[in-house]
Amino acid sequence: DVMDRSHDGRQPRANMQELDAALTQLADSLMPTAAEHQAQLDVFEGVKALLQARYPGARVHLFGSVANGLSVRHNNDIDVCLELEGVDDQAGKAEVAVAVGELMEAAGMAEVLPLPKARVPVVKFVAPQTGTKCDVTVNNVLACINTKLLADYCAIDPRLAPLVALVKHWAKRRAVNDPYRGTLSSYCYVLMCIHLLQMRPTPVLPVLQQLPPTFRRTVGPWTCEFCDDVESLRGFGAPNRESLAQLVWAFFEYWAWRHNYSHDVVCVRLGTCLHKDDKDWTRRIGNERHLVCIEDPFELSHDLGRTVDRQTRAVLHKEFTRAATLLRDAHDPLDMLFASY
Ligand code: 3AT
Ligand code: MG
Repeated sequence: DVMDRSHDGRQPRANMQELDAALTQLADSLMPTAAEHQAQLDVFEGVKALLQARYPGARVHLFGSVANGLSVRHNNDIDVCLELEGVDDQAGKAEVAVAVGELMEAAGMAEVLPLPKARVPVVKFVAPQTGTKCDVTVNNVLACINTKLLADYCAIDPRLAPLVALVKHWAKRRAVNDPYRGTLSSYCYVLMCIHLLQMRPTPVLPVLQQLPPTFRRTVGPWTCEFCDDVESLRGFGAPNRESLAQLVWAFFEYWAWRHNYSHDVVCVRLGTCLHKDDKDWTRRIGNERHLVCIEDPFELSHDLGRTVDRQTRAVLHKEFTRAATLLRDAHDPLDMLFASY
């Protein structure tokens, strides 16, 4: 109703308790069931067995959302890392990606597609029994470590996983979750959610890379250090009483109206925003435009927003603003919020 004077324009108009109940239910329905999760683990075990038969003694790791508890249903994909001694350069990894492609082809996998020239050489295929999509990469150690970082953040506060599920679902529905087309990857959206929770006036998440490190690895030039003692940090976010609905609102409000796209770099490592000058991410270099800047927590030269161009930044901003405006003004915003683009 237009006469709703209680609406101050800075808070959602919907009944927050009802909105929270609906969002919580939606987030629950997006989480895979135990059986679906097990089916993905079974596919992983099958792929692992094939790889270890071909590369005796090699270690094989599951990473990405199935490993860190941030997978959403209908997104049926698993990320697998083959760890091989002595394969460190791009050419070596590319060669293995091709060889693994042949191996998977011979094993009856469908839609085998090696991408040896990708930034991270990969072979993609589909396990035919379940339709599970698999990506196998070689010595993708940083991805395994960032998977652990995300899993540790998840274990600290139970609001992160449902927030991520809703944001991923929204991004899929609104067609803004495709780095190959200039929008953002799932991994990038997870970092944006963690950052939001670190930055709440009363924080929901700590900054694990700023605490005394209990986990240390060096990967090429990068030092990966953080506190992984999640037991001692459980309950960290308890003084913050914000509901899932309030955090979803805060997420879209931030990306619609508060983030300074011309200056800010989202930095989960420090739990703050840096200035683009600090990173020398102020101008286009080759294909890296730095229009939306999200620093990888470990590979510090890597801007996860580098795929965004002027046109897709406008699309992203329009979608964030649409979501925030719906949440602010609609009495019952959910159907519209998650409507297919
Ligand atoms: P989905 O549930 O599959 O959408 P995900 O978290 O598994 O989400 P991806 O499949 O896109 O995300 O990526 C798998 C993992 O690979 C996530 C992260 O550990 C790593 N990763 C992805 N993109 C990057 C990147 N640009 N830089 C570093 N690590 C990345
Ligand atoms: Mg994945």
